[in-house]
Amino acid sequence: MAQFPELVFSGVQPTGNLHLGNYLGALKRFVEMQATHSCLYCVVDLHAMTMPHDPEQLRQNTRAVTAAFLACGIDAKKNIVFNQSRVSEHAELAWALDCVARLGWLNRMTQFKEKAGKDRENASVGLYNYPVLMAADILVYRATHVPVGDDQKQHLELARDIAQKFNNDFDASIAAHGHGDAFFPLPEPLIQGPATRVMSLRDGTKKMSKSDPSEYAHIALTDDADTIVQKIRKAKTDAEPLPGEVGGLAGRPEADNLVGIFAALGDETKADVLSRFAGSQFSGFKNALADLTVAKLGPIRAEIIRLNGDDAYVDSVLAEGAEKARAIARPNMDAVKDVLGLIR
Ligand code: AQP
Repeated sequence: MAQFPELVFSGVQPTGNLHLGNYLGALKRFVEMQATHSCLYCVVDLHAMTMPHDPEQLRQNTRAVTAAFLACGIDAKKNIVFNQSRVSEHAELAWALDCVARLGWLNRMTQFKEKAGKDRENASVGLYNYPVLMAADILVYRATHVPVGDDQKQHLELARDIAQKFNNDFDASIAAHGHGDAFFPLPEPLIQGPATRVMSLRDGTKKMSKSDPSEYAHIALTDDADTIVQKIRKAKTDAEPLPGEVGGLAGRPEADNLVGIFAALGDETKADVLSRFAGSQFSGFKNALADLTVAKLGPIRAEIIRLNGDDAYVDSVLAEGAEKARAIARPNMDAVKDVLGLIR
């Protein structure tokens, strides 16, 4: 298979306040990746339309997610930060990939089943089609690496299947147009570290999520120190002290989650954390976790608040990023058209 230059792409939906799960599973990883890679970080506003939405809220959320990107340390000069709808090649490629993806593949997507719930007939076609647009987001740049939380693993596998089928279906045309033996790379998910699936603070078996109705289920990046301390104090735990080894967390989802959060925030492993807290009661551990969380999120919160007051700057970052993104996406989309036999 052809070698593709390494390029990172990832996106976040502007559907509400970002939380600790988004930070540890995605944003913190985005910041780490920029040290070694060229990266595109996208506020995926078209994805946010797959559920009922308020237009003014979407505009504000798009700016808020961009502010969070920047506040976490993403360098918009070195990387490309933009909102998806500005680069129409995402939607254009999504149609082409719709004609490649198979219905049976989409029918297996668990996120659609969860989000559509019991009233599936009433879900938007966009929600069903979400993973194909996500494949287009990545493939329109021929990105090779995608840092995401564990919940996106199945969508990444689908993106690889779509890329592979496109490469197979059009191999003769791909070669005839001088694109070697593969047009798209098979994008690799990067799902690493001790907090790839941060769980709700109220229920260790449920993913921490923006849409959880309980305020105490998640820590928002904009929560102040008192709120963070309160939420961690109230986090559900069990009655046993902390174990000395990672194996001792088995069957203890809440304990496992809090230890994972501690490890990810402090850039260490769960084993490192347990070596210090073996035998501790949760009260002491929670105090240390609250201190660490406040220390890490406090400066991010302050910068988000500052940027939320400067829409003009945030909008200029998005506009500049979109131009840089389009400069990569357009020639790739033109080449897709050539391969598909579309006259341009
Ligand atoms: N709990 C989580 N733990 C680790 N990573 C997570 N991500 C989301 N939740 C967790 C990762 O954050 C990135 C952006 O997520 P998104 O906003 O695009 O999608 P989402 O999964 O829909 O976010 P939510 O919070 O769960 O929203 P709702 O409530 O609307 O469903 C992705 O890389 C994701 O893996």
